[in-house]
Amino acid sequence: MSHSIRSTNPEFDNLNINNVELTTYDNDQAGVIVVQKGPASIAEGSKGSEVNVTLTKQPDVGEVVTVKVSEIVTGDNKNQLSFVDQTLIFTHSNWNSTQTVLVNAIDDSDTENSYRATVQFETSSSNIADSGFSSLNTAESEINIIVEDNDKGAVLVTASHGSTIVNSEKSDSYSLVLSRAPKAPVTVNLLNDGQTLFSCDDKRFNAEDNSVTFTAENWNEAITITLNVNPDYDAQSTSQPVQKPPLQPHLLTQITR
Ligand SMILES: [Ca+2]
Ligand SMILES: [Ca+2]
Ligand SMILES: [Ca+2]
Repeated sequence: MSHSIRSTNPEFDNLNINNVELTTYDNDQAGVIVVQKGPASIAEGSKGSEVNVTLTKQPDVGEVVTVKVSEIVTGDNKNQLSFVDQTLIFTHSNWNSTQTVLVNAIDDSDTENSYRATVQFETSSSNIADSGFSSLNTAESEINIIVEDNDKGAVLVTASHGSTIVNSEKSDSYSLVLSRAPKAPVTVNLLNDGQTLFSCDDKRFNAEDNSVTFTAENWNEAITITLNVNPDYDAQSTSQPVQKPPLQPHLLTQITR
């Protein structure tokens, strides 16, 4: 879906407006509707991610449609996900009530990179002979969830609603959480180029120096940081923003071309 704008106000006239992508489901055709409530990325041992499932059309009277949820694992890879409510049952009477699957990241002990896992929803019907639900293409309902390792230390950054956009009328937010329990308090410095302001009511946020400190007791509780436009930002300033590099090894082998 696209948009256009005309206005006598030259600031708005002919502005570019983002397109919106819509998915339309045909209620005459058997199908499964999968909606990720989120979060889109989960750490091993964290609280998990919710996925809502309904059907596109009503099964026949007496027909039982089963949706089996599983992770697609290829080659020598191991399962990275586990599911609560892995098998969903839909009937003539409950077909349009949302059922929720909780997806968890298995807490293994391997040190791993961030991994993009794929979840599939296989449908079958008790009316095998004449039900469209028995012959669905599972590729059409697959979803991806990013699994973050908790066997190495990391700060997981998640933008609310998938992006971070602020203007003078609108703030936005993102969250921070650690991937594993730290042995000592961990302080994360929030840096920007002066065009935005950080704010947060959480006691772990220090407004004096824009830092967040996690401890062994609260490392897995995400903290939400709000961003607003800095009304005092001077775009004409000749001074350069100061960026403090994080404390981590900086290796020449990490340079890519
Ligand atoms: Ca893992
Ligand atoms: Ca682990
Ligand atoms: Ca691991």
